[in-house]
This record gives sequence, C-alpha cells and structure tokens, in this order.
Amino acid sequence: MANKILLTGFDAFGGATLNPSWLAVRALHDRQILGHTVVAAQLPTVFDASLTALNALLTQHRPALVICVGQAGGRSAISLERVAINVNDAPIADNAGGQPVDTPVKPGAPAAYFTSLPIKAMLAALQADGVAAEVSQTAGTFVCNHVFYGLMHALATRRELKHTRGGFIHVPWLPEQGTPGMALDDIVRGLRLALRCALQVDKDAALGAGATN
Ligand code: PCA
Repeated sequence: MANKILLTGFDAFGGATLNPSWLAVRALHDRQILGHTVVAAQLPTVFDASLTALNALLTQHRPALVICVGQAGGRSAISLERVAINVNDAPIADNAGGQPVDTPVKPGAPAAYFTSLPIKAMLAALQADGVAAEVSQTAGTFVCNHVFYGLMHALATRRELKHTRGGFIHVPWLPEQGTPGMALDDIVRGLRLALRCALQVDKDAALGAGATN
C-alpha cells in the first residue's frame, strides 16, 4: 500500500489521435523513484467519469503522492499548476459529448484549492536540468481543471488521504502535434525530476517578504 506514486494521464481528445500526457506517464509506470513505485493510469477526458476513475485509483493505491498530468496545446513549457478552481466551463465537448458551462465541480465546496506540491522547488529542479518549465496560475476550465479540483478536494476531505500530497502538471504538444512542441523524452525527464523533487521537498518556503516568482 505504502510508498506509491500515482501518476495519471488522459486519453486523446478534441479529434487528436494521441495525448502526450498518457504517453509520458506510461513510460514511467513501475519505475522506482526514491523508494516509491510509480503506478501510471489513464483517465478518460470526460467530466465526472474522470473523477470517478481517479477516486477509485486513490482508494485502491492510497498513494503518498499523486500527480495528474494533461496536455495543454500551445504552451511551450511544462506547466506546474498552482490553483484548481471550482468551475466547469468547457470550450469544447468532452469525449462523451458533455459540455458543461459554468457549473461547479463540487457544489458548495470552496472556490479554489492550492496545489500541495512544492512547485517553486520543482521549477528550479527542472530548469537546472535544462527542461523548459513554468509555474501556471490556471489549469483552464475544462477536464484538467475538473480533475485537479476533484483531486485536491479528495485530499482535503478524505481522512485516509490526509497525508497524501498532490497536484497537476500540464505538458506541451509533441512536436508532431504542432508548435510549440516538446520531445516525449524531455517531457518524461521533466516529470521524473518533478516527482523526485516532490518526494524530497515537503513544501515551498512560505510566501512572504522576499518571495519571488
Ligand atoms: N487536456 C485537457 C483535458 C485532457 C487533457 O489532456 C485540459 O487541459 O483540460
């Protein structure tokens, strides 16, 4: 049970034939990182069904760390997401034809949750290794934000997950999908560095005087 890392990616959506988030997390399945075993799983790019699947995986694996990964076409760097918001506002239909507009992910729950990953330390670790990375202030309002919010809500409210940390990372297109693109090897290397860093660093130093972006 203990010492697992859950790493999720999504299936292809919006007419694409692949999703780099799934190809990248699949490449890390079963790897050992600092005494933890990576379990990679695919989530459907579907509102609600994605969260049902994620919650079942959390119950099954009780991971120490969870990172959900999705594709963000048009971004040139690995995006370490800071905040999940309690809204679904789909610009396109999901893979089941659903397109919720201005509905809550969880009715009555907080407006937002912050990641519990040390994103500034992760940013430094990726950049030190030459991987293009950035902190992102929005995961959008489509299925990725939905999953990020649902993950953080589960970690905040499910007692057995009290010690589990988690967050969300967006990755660019592969070069064959469009520009800007990032090679799959670099995405995989970036995710591995991000996982190592998240296991080594509990929290970023508190924001306050002297904190920089
Ligand atoms: N990216 C979409 C959903 C699935 C994915 O890989 C998003 O950014 O919401």
